[in-house]
Amino acid sequence: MKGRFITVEGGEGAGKTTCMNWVRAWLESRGAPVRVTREPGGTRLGEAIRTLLLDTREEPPVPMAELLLVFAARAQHLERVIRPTLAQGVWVLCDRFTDATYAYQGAGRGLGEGPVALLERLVQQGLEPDLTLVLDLDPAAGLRRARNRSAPDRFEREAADFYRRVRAAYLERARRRPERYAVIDAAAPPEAVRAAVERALAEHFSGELG
Ligand code: Z5A
Repeated sequence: MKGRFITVEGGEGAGKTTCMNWVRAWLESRGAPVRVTREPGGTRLGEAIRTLLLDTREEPPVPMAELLLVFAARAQHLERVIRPTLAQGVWVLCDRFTDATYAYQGAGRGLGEGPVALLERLVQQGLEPDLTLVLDLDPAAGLRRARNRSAPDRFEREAADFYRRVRAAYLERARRRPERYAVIDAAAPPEAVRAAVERALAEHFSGELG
């Protein structure tokens, strides 16, 4: 049996890292083998591309170069990690995936959906997550949380309007395909967020995991 593919998305500081740990614990407590990974990243090449993308010192990539770099990392990740892992019956839990590209490059950078959709078809050949958890939070609150934790990377230096577009893009994608997404109120206290995440997992997978 093939593994299932779950992704976690959201703006800066929405709590993805924390959420990934809850999802992993929920799956493992039900006997599902899980591989945790992230984008951009997940392979040596992908991690090198991630460094290029987040670096604040080098010449910043223009939006189209940024889009192509994200998909170069994704092509490597899919072929080397995601597809083989799913084929072994192991679940893949990924911190961000193509929804982030629609949100950040498509909406945030203003490239639009067209170029993202084109590369998605080319690179993914129909593969998409079984469930995407969207942690929804007011961008100002998320940036405050992220800044309390570490120095801002290249994305975290963007203006408020950029993050409003990112948030709107996530919500619009979830609105169009409610069966593939669960929007979680990430402003709630951690225990309430966890309960909402676990409800979404149970709705999607308790039939196969018990
Ligand atoms: N990117 C892109 O442009 N295109 C793409 O296709 C992809 C990515 C795949 C790196 O992603 C960048 O790549 C990203 C978009 C771009 N932009 N940036 N920057 P990333 O996922 O590695 O980076 P991130 O978004 O900056 O993640 P983050 O800052 O690590 O945020 P987080 O994981 O969502 O947050 P957290 O570390 O779990 O929580 C933040 C803090 O809030 C922490 O101190 C927690 O203890 C606290 N927290 C968590 N939950 C709560 C609640 N419920 N209440 C109060 N406090 C909380």
